[in-house]
Amino acid sequence: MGDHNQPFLPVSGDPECVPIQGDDVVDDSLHRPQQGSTKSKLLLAVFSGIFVVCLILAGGYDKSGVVKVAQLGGVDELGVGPIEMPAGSTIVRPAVSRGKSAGVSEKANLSPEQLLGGGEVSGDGLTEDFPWNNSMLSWQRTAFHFQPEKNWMNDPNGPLFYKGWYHFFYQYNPNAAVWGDIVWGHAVSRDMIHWLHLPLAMVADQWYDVQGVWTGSATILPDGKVMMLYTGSTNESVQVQNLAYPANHDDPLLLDWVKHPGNPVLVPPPGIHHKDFRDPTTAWKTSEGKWRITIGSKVNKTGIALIYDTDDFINFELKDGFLHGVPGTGMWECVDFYPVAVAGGNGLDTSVNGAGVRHVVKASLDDDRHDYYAIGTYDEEAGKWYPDNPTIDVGIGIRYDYGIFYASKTFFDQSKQRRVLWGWIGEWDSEAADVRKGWASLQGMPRTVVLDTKTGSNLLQWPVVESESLRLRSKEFKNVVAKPGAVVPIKLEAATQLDIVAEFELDKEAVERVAESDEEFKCSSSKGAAHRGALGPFGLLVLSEETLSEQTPVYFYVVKGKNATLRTYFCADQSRSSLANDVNKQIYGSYVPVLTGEKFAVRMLVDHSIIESFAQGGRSVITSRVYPTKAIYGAARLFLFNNGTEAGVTASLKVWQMNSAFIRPFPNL
Ligand code: DQQ
Repeated sequence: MGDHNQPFLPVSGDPECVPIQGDDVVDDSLHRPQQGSTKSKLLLAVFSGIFVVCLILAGGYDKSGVVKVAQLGGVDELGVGPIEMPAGSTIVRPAVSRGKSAGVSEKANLSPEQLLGGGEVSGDGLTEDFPWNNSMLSWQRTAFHFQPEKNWMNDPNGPLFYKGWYHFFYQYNPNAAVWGDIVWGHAVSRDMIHWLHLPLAMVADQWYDVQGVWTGSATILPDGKVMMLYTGSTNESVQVQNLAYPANHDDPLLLDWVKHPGNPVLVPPPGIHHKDFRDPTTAWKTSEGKWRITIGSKVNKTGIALIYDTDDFINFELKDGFLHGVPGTGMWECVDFYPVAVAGGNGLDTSVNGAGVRHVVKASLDDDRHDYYAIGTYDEEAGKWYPDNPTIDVGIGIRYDYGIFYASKTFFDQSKQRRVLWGWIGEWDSEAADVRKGWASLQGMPRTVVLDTKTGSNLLQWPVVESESLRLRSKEFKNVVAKPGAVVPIKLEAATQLDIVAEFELDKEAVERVAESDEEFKCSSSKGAAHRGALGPFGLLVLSEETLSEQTPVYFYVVKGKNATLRTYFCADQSRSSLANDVNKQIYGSYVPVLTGEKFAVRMLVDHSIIESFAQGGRSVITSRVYPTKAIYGAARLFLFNNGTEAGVTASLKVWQMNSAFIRPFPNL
């Protein structure tokens, strides 16, 4: 069989012409009963206690920290305004742009086009008809993805490994299941799978962050001290950068944080709008011995990464020009900058530079709510970064994830010498449903990130190895054949918490027989899994109901082009994922390189309303949020399908039932 191994392609051939691909959309909501019964709380406390004793035995916790939780400052008088919708559409979601008016974005900040979804999918948008019940809504709560106990969460903040604990901070609204009143939630873990919630790390109690303690990053200094830089939205909605540090560096839980008395340490420089200056990165060392950070911004429609040097995290020097900028990409949020080893293998500390190292720049594009990265060369002296391939520069080329994944951030895990990526997974149903359910959003499974040494032009993302500790019983299905048009049941005892590893092969003779085609395929504008080509779609129907009335196909689609070259696309189709009509049902995905000798391969983590799918070892990733009404609990099924017309598919799968993670309050604090 022929193969195709071109690198990822640009979204548009012309980077000047607003090249953002409207493939997919972030959107959201759900709901869930808020608190468990007293009895279940008691059980949870007992289990948490046992868990913590184990943790203490495993590593020891020194409870020397003092918890001090300040009061919230008053926030949230952000307006809610109507938007124009096509005739006949009833939108439940408040068509708000609270994020925009506050200078940031959140899930309600979507255009009518985004709300309605793209292409041929559910064109009726989000309507309020579906009678959700508690059982359906409860099912949507995930079992092994990080979530607070209740309310709204968005960006990951300041992840780090400190004195035996992984710390995870996050943008959190302690008062509601919608964006607003943002403070820093905090949790710790020994393995990034089981988590213990801690008191809020930082609240909005100063003039320079009273409108929100927004996103930031941690830097661990050579002496082990932690510097946390974060964006504050001031009493006048100016975005400034602030410094915080642990009150007690001997406390492994880092419970108590001190805000530097001289805050803010940075205000918007001349020429930068006061609402376009946010999300400082982890600092890295220059050869002069200074620390360097970058902060996202924009000038007109050019997204940029400003660059500053500092000796002490208090006094900063703005460097001339930008680390990088890309016309047409708009505001860059949550910029990330880090080295990757050309030889693959371990991850690298953020300060590593020199031979054998490439540098990644990632920006979260406020305009389209997707995370784009590019690989390139860092010129330390000039304070510049250059993409290897300008046609796939930041914001116009490769995305971390072609589904729902935003505001991501990596950190270097010095305990396991790896770089780990966290990303915020929003909701795709109505905000009204969020409110009813009492929670919104989750975090993706943390992913290790390395350079793809086979292509040299993209990263590979993979669930951290600790995710495998959740694997329970497994079942193997070898050489299952799906003829053109076939749907084959994969019989499992349950199908809502799964880890699936699958490989697919197309019938070689059929591939050779198939005529060359000039089809220009795009996941988002095709008819999804219902679109029948010669060589696909083929893949798995996840969270499917027995009669297929609800199904979420995750699949490959292959086009045989000129000179028998094959191009493969990896897609996920939400259009039939739910009988409800108040959820977003887009189809999304991208081209994915499949190299000589490789089979079509996917790993999927299915966890109730989230499906994370990693194709070709993590070369392309799609995260889906789906809200079935029937394919839930024991009624969920898994099927192999082949909707191609010309070639049979042979699949081999291993499927594990996945345990639930312990995600509980830290006991006795
Ligand atoms: N979320 C934060 C901002 C950031 C945005 C506010 C990205 O700091 O730019 O909640 O989702």
